[in-house]
Amino acid sequence: MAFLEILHFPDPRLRKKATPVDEVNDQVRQTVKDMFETMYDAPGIGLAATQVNIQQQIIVMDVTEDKSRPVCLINPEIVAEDGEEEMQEGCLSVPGVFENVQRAESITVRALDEQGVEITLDADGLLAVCIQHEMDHLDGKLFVDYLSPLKMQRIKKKMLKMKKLDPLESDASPQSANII
Ligand code: K2U
Ligand code: ZN
Repeated sequence: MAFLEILHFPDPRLRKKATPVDEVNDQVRQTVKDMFETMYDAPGIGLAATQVNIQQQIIVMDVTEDKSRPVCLINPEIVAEDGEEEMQEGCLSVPGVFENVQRAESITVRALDEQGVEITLDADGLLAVCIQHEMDHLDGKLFVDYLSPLKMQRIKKKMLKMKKLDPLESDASPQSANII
């Protein structure tokens, strides 16, 4: 069992772009396992490797009520999308903030699974939203980036205040990034 530390906005490490996974090996599979454990424990319905300071193109999700459908996408690529849908989103890296974001209503994603086998997934509804949200993380993009500058500033101020009130919550190691 390994729970990974989830980075919080505006930590600059959340802005790093993830690189493609060259080989789906046992180390990658261990990362996937740790990410699922961290996601279920949070609890959340999705998690991108960027959020746990791993710059690899790996996302995990499970949008079911009973945790019965874990989905892992490695090197995901959206190959088709259709329609528009607005849905309220949250983010484990921006705790306590929920805002509406517009995204494609349905998508087709090509990726590798945990065995390194290429898969193609058609998704709509909450799963489509979650995949787009997690793939944004791999590009260093957060759902708050879709909001107005004023809202984004207010959220940044709120996150910084929360960090000051609970410094032990964060990694105090010297290499941890300073919040800007
Ligand atoms: O990236 C994350 O932080 C995971 C999100 C995934 C998500 C974002 C927007 C819409 C759906 C899923 C977290 O799971 S946020 C917490 C949450 C939990 C249940 C439903 C919605 C959001
Ligand atoms: Zn998120």
